[in-house]
Amino acid sequence: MHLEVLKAFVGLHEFSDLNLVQALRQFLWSFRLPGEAQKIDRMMEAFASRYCDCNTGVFQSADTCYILSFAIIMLNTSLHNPNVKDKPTLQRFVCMNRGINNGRDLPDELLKKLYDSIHNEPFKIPEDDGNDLTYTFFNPEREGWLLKMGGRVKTWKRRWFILTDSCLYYFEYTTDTDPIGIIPLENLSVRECQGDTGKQYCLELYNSKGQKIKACKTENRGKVVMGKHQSYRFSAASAEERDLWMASIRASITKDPFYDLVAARKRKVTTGTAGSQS
Ligand code: 4IP
Repeated sequence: MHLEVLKAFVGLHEFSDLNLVQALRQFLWSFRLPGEAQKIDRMMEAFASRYCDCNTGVFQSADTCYILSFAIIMLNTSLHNPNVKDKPTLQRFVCMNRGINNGRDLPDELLKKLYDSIHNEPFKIPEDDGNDLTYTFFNPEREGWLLKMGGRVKTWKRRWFILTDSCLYYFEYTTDTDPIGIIPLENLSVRECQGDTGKQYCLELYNSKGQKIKACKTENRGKVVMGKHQSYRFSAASAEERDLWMASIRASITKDPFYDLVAARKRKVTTGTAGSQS
């Protein structure tokens, strides 16, 4: 049913005679894109297919349109995010998109027009401004109480955990709107472990390269600092809860999800072989 709703929603957009940047501006402004890669993939796939239906003959396949859409979104970030110092030129944008039209190149004029459009005017995507996390925690993959061990001082604290969009958030109380800490799960692994101080049903988040885990937390006076954990240890209330948490965390852990999604499609259109989409 969700896929049907998505299709019906995308079908309400009229993209005829719009270039791809104009269509993306319209589409991405009409809803709030979720953070989860798999959902973004589905939405962008529906968008690409609708765009191609409205503009037959522009692209050889909907996959071409999908890849170029991602390239445009990345170009938008690279050109307009002040943290990105190395700004891509038109030439680099053209090179990046070689062979994506089912093994052929897209016309340079088309790519130039899209590049200029983004260069001259960034596109806006509705986002929360970082102060309102309501949407983030609206529909979590899992939530519940866990005991968490401190990073430097090894004390156990009972915290309310929310797992959503490949991040683990923890709070002091269920009603808190701002988390004490945020742990992005990318590149982390999870395993069962022994609780050092007799705690049962323990699980551990760790980095297989043995590096310190990238995370942030709010200190007493409201200052946001980097986490200091080499690994995070949690204790659940039962073996069943521990296993459920481990399964949900595993499902959430993805490595460079966009890279994999786009790379698989790129392989498909440049070589004609269908790659894995997972
Ligand atoms: C604290 O111990 C708490 O366990 C903190 O947990 C923890 O921060 C601290 O780790 C640890 O020193 P005390 O309160 O006994 O001093 P919480 O923030 O949930 O209150 P983390 O990083 O686990 O949130 P360090 O590494 O900041 O010392």
